[in-house]
Amino acid sequence: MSTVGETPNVLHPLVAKYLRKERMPHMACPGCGIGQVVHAVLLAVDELGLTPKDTVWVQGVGCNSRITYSTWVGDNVDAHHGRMFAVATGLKMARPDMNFICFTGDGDCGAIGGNHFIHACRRNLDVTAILFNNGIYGMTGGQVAPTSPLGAVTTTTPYGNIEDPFDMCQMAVAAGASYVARWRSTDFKPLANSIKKGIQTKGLAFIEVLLQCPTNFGRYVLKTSNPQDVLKWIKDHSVSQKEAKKISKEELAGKYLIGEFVYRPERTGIVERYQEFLKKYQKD
Ligand SMILES: Cc1ncc(C[n+]2csc(CCOP(=O)(O)OP(=O)(O)O)c2C)c(N)n1
Ligand code: SF4
Repeated sequence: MSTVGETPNVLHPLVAKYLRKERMPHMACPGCGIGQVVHAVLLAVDELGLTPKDTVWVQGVGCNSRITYSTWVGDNVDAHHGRMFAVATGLKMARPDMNFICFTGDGDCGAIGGNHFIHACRRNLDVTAILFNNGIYGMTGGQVAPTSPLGAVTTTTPYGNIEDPFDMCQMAVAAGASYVARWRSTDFKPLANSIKKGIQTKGLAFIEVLLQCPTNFGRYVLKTSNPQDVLKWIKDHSVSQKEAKKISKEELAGKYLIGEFVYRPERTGIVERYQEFLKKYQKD
């Protein structure tokens, strides 16, 4: 038995293998979906046989990054708010032989980092980016995010959000990423398989996960702190692309599409082209 703040005596085998023990237990609120997503990442890493020597974690600022920060047993690089792609670009260009798994939030990536996000997709940067979309700013206490639903009551929109939410997957497809997919935190196996596919894809893999934030999204938007209620909301507001074909436009309004949106592994990107450029022009 361990008490709050102490490392549990028995760690999950994937945690024991890949995460720093001194960072456990992690800091997510009870019922938060971040742990489910990190679990899927660890399974993907394990099944691909990646090691701390060939893989680096990079993150921005937010609840997700607070949890992934310094937890990977290998190198872990933290970027300023919204600057994860800029930092990952420098790292990947310098070390094209390494895998970079990047963690970001919907506020981090869609608001302050929006421009970096668009250009990372355009350049088709060869990294795997996991977007934790909880529909709100979690770490700073429940302000409206670019992904908050229309009408959402948050700490900064007490009368309801009057903006349409940002579909970041559609943006990634339009801007040129090689692989784009969206899952829910409860889609564990498809999510882990998608992360594996993303890591193996040359070019940018952008994988969004809809996850439950009972503390802020639950509390302000749904008026509940029960994680199950938030999961039910996500389930009721999402639909697979196959199911979406069978329902009307009206029924689809305000719903998240789930699944893979694009897979174009043949697309080249900046990392490959830069290596060719170096071969051609770099003097010995
Ligand atoms: C330049 C800058 N602006 C604002 C902040 C404050 N800030 C830190 S985390 C955060 C919200 C992050 O929200 P999101 O990316 O959705 O992540 P979540 O916490 O919900 O996982 C904000 C606004 C900051 N750290 N730096
Ligand atoms: S505030 Fe929300 S996203 Fe952040 S750790 Fe708590 S439940 Fe998770």
